[in-house]
Amino acid sequence: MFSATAFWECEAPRDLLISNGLATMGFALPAAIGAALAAPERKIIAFTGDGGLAMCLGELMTAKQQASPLVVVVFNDASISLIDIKQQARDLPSEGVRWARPDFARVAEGFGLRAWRARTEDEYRAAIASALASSGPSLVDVHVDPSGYPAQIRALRG
Ligand SMILES: Cc1ncc(C[n+]2csc(CCOP(=O)(O)OP(=O)(O)O)c2C)c(N)n1
Repeated sequence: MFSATAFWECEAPRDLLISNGLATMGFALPAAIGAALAAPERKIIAFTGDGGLAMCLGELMTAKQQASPLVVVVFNDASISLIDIKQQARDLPSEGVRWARPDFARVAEGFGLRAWRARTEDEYRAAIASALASSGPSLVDVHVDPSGYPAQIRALRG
């Protein structure tokens, strides 16, 4: 959330929806479906962590039923990184924050969405372009290495 929203360039009000303050997980996909209902002529992108998406996976079915013109981009780092980073900062053992990387592209296909996997920046660019060019909801499963997050958070939050 921090990385995606800090660098997103807005041109008009409501170009960016974010759960500010509480920053609740599971917000991006339902918010994107709502945004698509409110402005069906716009293409919507939902940026989400894998933990956040896992909390509201069933909404992929809603997006399919609504034929929402949205792209779900899941930054799949196989962990709830923010908590992982806090554990590491306090020298605590890693506990309950990492898992085997889910195949969200396959999950999305199971719900009837089109889906792509991206493991490099070039694959990511190509997948986003294909997803934006397709109609209805789609998903890009981006495999992310979370090792750069602590430095990124220090830079953004001080
Ligand atoms: C509903 C909810 N539960 C718990 C939290 C506390 N929390 C903040 S970030 C985070 C981890 C998010 O994991 P993920 O969505 O995979 O994103 P990542 O940090 O890995 O980029 C948690 C548990 C929250 N913000 N919202």
